[in-house]
Amino acid sequence: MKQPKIQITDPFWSEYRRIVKDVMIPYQWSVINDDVKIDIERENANAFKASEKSHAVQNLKIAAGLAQGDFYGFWFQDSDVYKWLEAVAYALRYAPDQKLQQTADDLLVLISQAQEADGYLDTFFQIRAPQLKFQHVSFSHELYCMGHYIEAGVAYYQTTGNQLALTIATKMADCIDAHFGPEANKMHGYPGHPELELALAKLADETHETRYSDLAAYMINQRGTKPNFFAEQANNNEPLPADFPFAEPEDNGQQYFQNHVPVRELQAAEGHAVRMTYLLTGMAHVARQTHDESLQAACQHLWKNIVDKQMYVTGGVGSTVAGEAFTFDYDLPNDTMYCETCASCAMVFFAKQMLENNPDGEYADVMERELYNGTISGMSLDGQHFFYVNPLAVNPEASALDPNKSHVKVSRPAWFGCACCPPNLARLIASLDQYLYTVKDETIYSNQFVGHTATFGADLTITQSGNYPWSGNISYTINTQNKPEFTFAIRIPDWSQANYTVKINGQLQNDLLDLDHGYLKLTGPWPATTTIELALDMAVRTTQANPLVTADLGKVAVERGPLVYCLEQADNGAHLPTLSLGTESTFQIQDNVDLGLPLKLTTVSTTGAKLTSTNSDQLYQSAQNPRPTTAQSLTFIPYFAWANRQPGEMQVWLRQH
Ligand code: FUB
Ligand code: ZN
Repeated sequence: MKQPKIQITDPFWSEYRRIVKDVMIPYQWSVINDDVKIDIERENANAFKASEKSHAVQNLKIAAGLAQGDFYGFWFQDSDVYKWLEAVAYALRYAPDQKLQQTADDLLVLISQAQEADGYLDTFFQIRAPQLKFQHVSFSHELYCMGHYIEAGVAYYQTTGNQLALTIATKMADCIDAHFGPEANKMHGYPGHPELELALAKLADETHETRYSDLAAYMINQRGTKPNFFAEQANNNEPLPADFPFAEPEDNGQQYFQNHVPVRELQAAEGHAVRMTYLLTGMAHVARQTHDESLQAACQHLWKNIVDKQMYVTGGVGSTVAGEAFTFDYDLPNDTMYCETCASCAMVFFAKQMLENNPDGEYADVMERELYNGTISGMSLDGQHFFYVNPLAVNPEASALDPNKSHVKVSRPAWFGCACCPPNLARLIASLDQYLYTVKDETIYSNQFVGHTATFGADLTITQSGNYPWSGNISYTINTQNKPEFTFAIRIPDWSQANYTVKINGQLQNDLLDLDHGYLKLTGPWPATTTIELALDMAVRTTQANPLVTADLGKVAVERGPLVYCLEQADNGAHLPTLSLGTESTFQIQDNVDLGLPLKLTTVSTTGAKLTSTNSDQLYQSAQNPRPTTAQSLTFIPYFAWANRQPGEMQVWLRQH
């Protein structure tokens, strides 16, 4: 069965994709060219300061010898440009634009001019310390930046056929291959920030050059072996200059880098969350390419650990700002967490690879949770403001005055000194079509309810329509000319498996309710036209966390369909933690609510309670049971849409009374 060509028609996502094409891409281009006056924030009070300008394109011009000056910005700033280019590659597929394509073509010429003859490209090292190339890869990000270029180059070549885009990528990969690998004359290392592995896997798919997947596999397998590669580099190579923006890590074989043990021995997801999830994405892809079952088993084990023990209800991962990292099982604090936007994007990437290896609705369920919650919460609906950190509970006073919460922003900044997240969102949303299906042998797995038309060669077209995530009524029309034999598998989300209906050509199906790994499987032979109407359970749900999650004890989250909901001060007043929800609450749904945002939202309301204080001057007083409360109406909005109005408190988990 052929991979489909997909045109997204979905009302919800078409608006996001319009924002990416018409707003985010031009905006981000002006930011990385320093053509717009904006406030650039540090991601937290302790972060490296590089917030005057982006300078990312200028760094390339300087490295290319086309401009004079010094490097400015985060030392891995090149990746902002490459992620922008990758977003353009995907956006041009659904919104062709000659002018934008010309801008991207010109950028590629600049990148090729900055690239050295041997394929090396990292503007920070080229400008500041050419003698230190590949000498300190623990924190250098050279391999990370080149990985991001390779992803962009492959995507741009696939869209436009621009040969230069692919040539830069293969030259880069060949350069890395010349320096790293098992041979005695090469470095026996791997990236400090995984990313290259997943990029090499994509390049191998495109070029059919197994050398690239072999190099990715080598780096994955080498990780965590002894002697520790980063320590060897630190001990043997010319030291990093004192004025560098980064220093040698204090401990080179550590959880932060996921390199204290080989990847197959990792018991839990640990360390820096984006590093971990990018690594897992690469591992899963390479496991498929190299038929490595033990690597796939490691991915499966770590997937389970994340999803069952370390993932927020919003899909966010990374429980602490310290090292932007995973911590330990069930440690999910709501107001100090990290939940970096990039980490949620990476969970989507990881889920896709797991689906490709072994289609199971569980992966698509998590993908959906990320897509509708933890990723798009990272952008405002004006397309020009972004969260790096996605909290589940916010108190503006705490963010302002508690140094431990300086990373928890109340409003989305226009840009960051470390700007990894905004272009990551742009490339994810622009490539949404890649996440709708998994095609395996003669089975087509429909993973997401995003309206579209998919063409599987001349014989078969599938259209899907609906008004998801607001409505659970979804229609498919399958048109086929030659009645091909195939199985059509529709994911039934975990939250609807107890209650859904299916009609085929208008007939309610009562004998089709058995699911296979979360999918409803329909087999042929297929007539010329088949319509399938699916009705999912869109009742409001209250969700409890495992009791080992102490942060959520006695609390519930409100969900409806794929959306997690939250309370905002704008609708519910201040002191949100004093509010609670009864166990027997009934909910009212309001559709098409206009909160002054580009999207109309479905809100949820009910009557809850608010704690009152008998003597508000006293900090402590004799306990009263039950505590006095007053009735209060509660209004919940989708989590992704929070912080689009005036700054205020926000809360996902709510006490239950
Ligand atoms: O190190 C590169 C990127 O910057 C990471 O992926 C993010 O977590 C941020 O630290
Ligand atoms: Zn990020």
